[in-house]
Amino acid sequence: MKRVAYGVVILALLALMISCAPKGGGKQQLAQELHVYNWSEYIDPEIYADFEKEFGVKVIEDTFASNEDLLAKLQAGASGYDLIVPSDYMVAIMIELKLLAELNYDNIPNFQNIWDKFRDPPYDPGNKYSVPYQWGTTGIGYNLDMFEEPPDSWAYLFDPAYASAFAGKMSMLNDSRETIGAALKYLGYSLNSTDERQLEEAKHLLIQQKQWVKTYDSEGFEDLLAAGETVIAHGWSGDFFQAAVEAPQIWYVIPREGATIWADNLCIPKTAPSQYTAEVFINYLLRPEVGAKVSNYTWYASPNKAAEKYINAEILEDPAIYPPAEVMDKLEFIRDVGEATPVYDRIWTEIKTE
Ligand code: N2P
Repeated sequence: MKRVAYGVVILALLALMISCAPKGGGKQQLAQELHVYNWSEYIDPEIYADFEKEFGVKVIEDTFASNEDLLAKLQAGASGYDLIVPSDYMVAIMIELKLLAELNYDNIPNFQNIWDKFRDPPYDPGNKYSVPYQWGTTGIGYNLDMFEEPPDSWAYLFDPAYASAFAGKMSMLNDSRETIGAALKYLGYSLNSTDERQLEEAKHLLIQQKQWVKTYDSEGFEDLLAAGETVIAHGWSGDFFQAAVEAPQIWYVIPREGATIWADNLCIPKTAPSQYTAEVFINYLLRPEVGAKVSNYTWYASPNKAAEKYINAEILEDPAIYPPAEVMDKLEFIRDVGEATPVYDRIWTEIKTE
């Protein structure tokens, strides 16, 4: 009898404790650490420090160099990351592979700051798994001192008549979709081509180009340009502009044949140790001032409408960062090519090992 009574009291106490626990989470539910897996040079480090000051959560960042590397890492079982930053097409692939956690928008009210046109993207209808972070283009960075006219065509990288002049002074992204995509664009095809003949043509072009390429690099291409090791480089817009702050001889151009436009996204892997803390951090990044701080550092465009009034005018007014409509029309998003993915992988390996 007595034992039963104790049991009842303990149960009642437990029930009371549960009902008094804060709903929707307070500071006490935050993890001590947040593990972010990001592209390099893609956030102002002060943002991590400020978040730690306000929330007491230490942010630890590792970096990756391509969407394919990020995917391989997750598929190999990396389970310590709370937040990752895949591009559009990779979000679709990761949703399909069930690698992402559904986001709890109760913890991300600042999503309301996202521009309408960046909501509900085709790669993640309803933003169930992703919040847009930054967007930009992939084109050509160059040393102004070496060119009379801007190298505004992929021909500067692929046509022997131009490209041979930059032998040993040119770099290409170490990125299968971007680099094969650039060759496809030069040839006048879609960068999402699944036509084997077109892909073979792109492969031959890239193999021919290899003799002039100093390095395939996605993390230091802008530094090589700044140091004079290269004079022309395939790469991401903002990275060149970041480097240009210290090395004003660097500039960037979107090739007239068209190029990649991309949007990178904040996502939480299904295996994340601290989903709630990751959501609190996403919400923090979506504050207007913080969203602006991201772009003011990365020199990439922001999908955060409310952040705009804090973004530096030189960024907002730069047509290479916020391209005008006629340029936008020529840009193409990389899409999941599904069954053609192994063809891209094979071609890429053949190019790299040639
Ligand atoms: C950051 C480059 C990220 C852009 N350095 C690639 N989507």
